[in-house]
Amino acid sequence: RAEDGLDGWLRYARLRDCHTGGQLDDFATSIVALNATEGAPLHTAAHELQVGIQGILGLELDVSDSVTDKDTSSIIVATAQAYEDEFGSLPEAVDLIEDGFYLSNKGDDTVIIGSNERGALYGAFEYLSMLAQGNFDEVAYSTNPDAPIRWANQWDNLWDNGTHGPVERGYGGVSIFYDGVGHVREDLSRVPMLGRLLASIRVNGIVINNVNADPTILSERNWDGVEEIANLFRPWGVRIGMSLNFASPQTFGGLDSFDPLDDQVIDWWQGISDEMYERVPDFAGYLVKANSEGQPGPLTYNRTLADGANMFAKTIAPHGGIVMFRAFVYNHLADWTDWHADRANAAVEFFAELDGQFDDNVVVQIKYGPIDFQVREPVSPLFSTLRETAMAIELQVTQEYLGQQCHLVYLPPLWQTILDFDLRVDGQESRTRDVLNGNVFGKKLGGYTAVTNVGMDPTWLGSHLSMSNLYAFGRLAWDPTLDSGAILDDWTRLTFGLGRSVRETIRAMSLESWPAYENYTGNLGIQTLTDILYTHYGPNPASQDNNGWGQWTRADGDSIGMDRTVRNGTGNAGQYQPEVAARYEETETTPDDLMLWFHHVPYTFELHSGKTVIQHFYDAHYAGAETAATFPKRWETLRGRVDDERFEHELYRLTYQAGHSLVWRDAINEFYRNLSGIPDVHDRVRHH
Ligand code: GCW
Repeated sequence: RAEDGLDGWLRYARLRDCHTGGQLDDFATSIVALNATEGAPLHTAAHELQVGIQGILGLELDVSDSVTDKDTSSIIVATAQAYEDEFGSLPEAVDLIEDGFYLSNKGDDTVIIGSNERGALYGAFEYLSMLAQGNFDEVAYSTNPDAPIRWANQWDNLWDNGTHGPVERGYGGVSIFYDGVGHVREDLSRVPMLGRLLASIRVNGIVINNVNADPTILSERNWDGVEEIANLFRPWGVRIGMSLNFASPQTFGGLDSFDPLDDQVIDWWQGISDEMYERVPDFAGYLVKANSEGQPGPLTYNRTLADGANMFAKTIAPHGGIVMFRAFVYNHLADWTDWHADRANAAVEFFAELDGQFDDNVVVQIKYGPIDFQVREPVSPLFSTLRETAMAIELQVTQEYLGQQCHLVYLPPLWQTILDFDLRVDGQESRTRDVLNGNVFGKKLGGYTAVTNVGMDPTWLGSHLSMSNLYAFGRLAWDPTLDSGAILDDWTRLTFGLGRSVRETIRAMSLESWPAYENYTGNLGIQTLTDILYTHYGPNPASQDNNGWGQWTRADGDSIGMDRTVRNGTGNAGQYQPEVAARYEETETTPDDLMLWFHHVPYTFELHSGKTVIQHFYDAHYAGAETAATFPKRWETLRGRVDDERFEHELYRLTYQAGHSLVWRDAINEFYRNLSGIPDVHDRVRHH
């Protein structure tokens, strides 16, 4: 059923008696949402509890907004303030920070207290997640977010001009927001459904349009639509943000300039911000891609990127908004004949000198690696460079370079190589996640963003299994120390039920999927060897080099890899803190999985594993494709344990993946076999 996809992990399937055993006899008989007002997250929480408990347990609970009969057992959901006003102080609430909640569940007495209404809603979802997983344990705990910014980014285009489709790098159908001919859709019925999914994973903001921003989002007609989108997300505690096009005052507003220091330009933007807050009082903020890949920006006027960011920031500071300013600024027309040129250096080169110049409500939004969402990258060195600037990480749920939802690739293990990485700031332990939560540099405004790119597809992302990445993004943004396997177990129980074989099969396949994908698409840190000129899909190792995009491999007949050393190469290794820089400077201390990211070596270079680079390529591509070949077979074992529609849908995709991994394997192996002239010791790779 299509609803199965739209509900994602919020299906509230009825538990079997063997899972509820005896628990229903003394279950609460009512839900009390203290002082809930229609349309507010607390009201949503009560309704969600009612619907969820009806689905999961088959019990009909009444909802009220005050305690009428103190003798009946209830689930109380409230803000800390409202709870205290009614029942007196609640010591557990003392430690709650914004969006945090306290959940206690003892016998027929359940209390869900949010620091704010959003927190209460999160607590309700947590409780429902427990019930849906057949977990009736008595619990009493508080939980707080690791960071305040937990945002989805949608790259939705207003116009589908055929170049990038309705959602740029989106593989889940057309936009849920725009009609493709310039307007906010009439039918926005998907918006609250998405709000519900996002709230359940504690995502509290969403940017509703592409970073390659079209100024016509500010057209007279679209203002009403934007306001409507915000109204539909509000009951879920999700605030909207908007991407802006830097040149709008000129191209859309009719001014003769878009200079960020020009008074007329500033006034123009102030007018936009004022109107925004009049219509959307809880507007979260702007997202800006400037002077990147042909987008306009302040550099046109010889102003700094900080001048540009601060201009927006000042217009929304009085309203409490923030500016997410992207660090994805680089020259996409770089000179590939220059051995010292390096796109990976760009973010630090542009931003390091601006540290300290950004207003307090500017957050620099940084892609996890120095290049662009590749299958393996080192952490962006910018995270250990900006000491005076708020920062957020940008992840990608949409699998742009990672199989575009046609390949199963469970991403949290990749994300955790970045989040757990110890940047050694001042020689001290300093994990990327501790930069993001403010522990390292003391900047408390920061956090997590992910390019989600859901669409109108009944699965949202194009594949049921890829929804585990969206689910895990929210969970990790709340607590980046969670185990990626445990997150997946929760997701699988919620999505496919409590059967053990379903859970174990999906877990094993998912956890093997990113290493397999890395094996058959691009290993040793060479990046995903996909076509980078047009589709970002399928193998095309030759497309990486000899163009200005800077995703170079420098492969020739004898050797391969980017020399990013300080000694002889682009100097990129030197952008890290000294201990890390020293490690990446030498092949002896560079891990194999980043060897070709940092070093240009002969194909015969011996890795720490004892293999040569070329033989590693051959073997890894065979191993990766072999793993992918097991996926459809393992999924087959779940026939009858997963409903037919979702079973067939995934079987089709996994079968395709198994086949496509062979295409990858042979395309890459034969390419380097021909280029290097070195045969595979196991004699599997053809020579043309
Ligand atoms: O990865 C590249 C994508 C572009 C994208 C850009 C960015 C929205 O290929 O489609 O543009 O990154 O992140 O700005």
